[in-house]
Amino acid sequence: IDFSKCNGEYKPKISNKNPGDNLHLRPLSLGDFDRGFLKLLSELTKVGDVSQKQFADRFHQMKACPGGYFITVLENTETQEVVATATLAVETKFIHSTGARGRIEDVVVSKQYRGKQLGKLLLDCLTLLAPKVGCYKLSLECKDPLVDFYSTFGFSKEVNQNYMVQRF
Ligand code: 16G
Repeated sequence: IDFSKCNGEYKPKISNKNPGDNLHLRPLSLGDFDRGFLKLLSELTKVGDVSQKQFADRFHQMKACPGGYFITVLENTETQEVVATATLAVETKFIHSTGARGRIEDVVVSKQYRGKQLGKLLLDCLTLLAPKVGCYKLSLECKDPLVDFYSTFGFSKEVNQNYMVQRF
C-alpha cells in the first residue's frame, strides 16, 4: 500500500515502516500468544481463558480463509510485547458484483502506548488496504467518545441504517 500520502499528517512523523522507537508493524503471528496479544485484547473486552492450542487452532482457521483477516499488530521488539492491534475483516458477497464488505475490528492500543499516533497508524493502513482487497464499503462499531476519532478516517454515521445486535 502507498502510505506516503498519510505521512504528512503525523507529528512527529511516523509511518508503517517506521512506527516509532523499537516498534515494528506486521501481521499477527503464532508467537504472539507469548507476546501478550490476548492480554492486549483484554483492554478492549472480555477475552476468556484461551489456551495456546485454542489460539493456534483459531489462528490456522483464519489463515485458511485467504484474504479474510488482516490482523495487524505493533510489537515492541525490545520487550517482545504486542502493544497495539487492529483487524480488517473481509466478508465476501454475491452483491456488488461479487464484492466484499470490510469491517474494522478489535482496535486496541495498550495504555502506556496511547498518544503516540499508533491507533491512527493502524487505522490508516487498514483503511488504505480495504479498497485494494476489494471492499466496496468499510464499517465499524464504536463507543460515543470515539466517534470523532473514527470520523477523521472518513467514517460517518449512515442515514437510515441502524446497528442492531442480539447477544448470546
Ligand atoms: C468494539 C470494537 C469491536 C469489538 C467490540 C468488542 C472497534 C472499532 N470496535 O466495538 O471490534 O469486537 O468492541 O466488544 O475496535 P464486545 O465484547 O462487547 O462485543
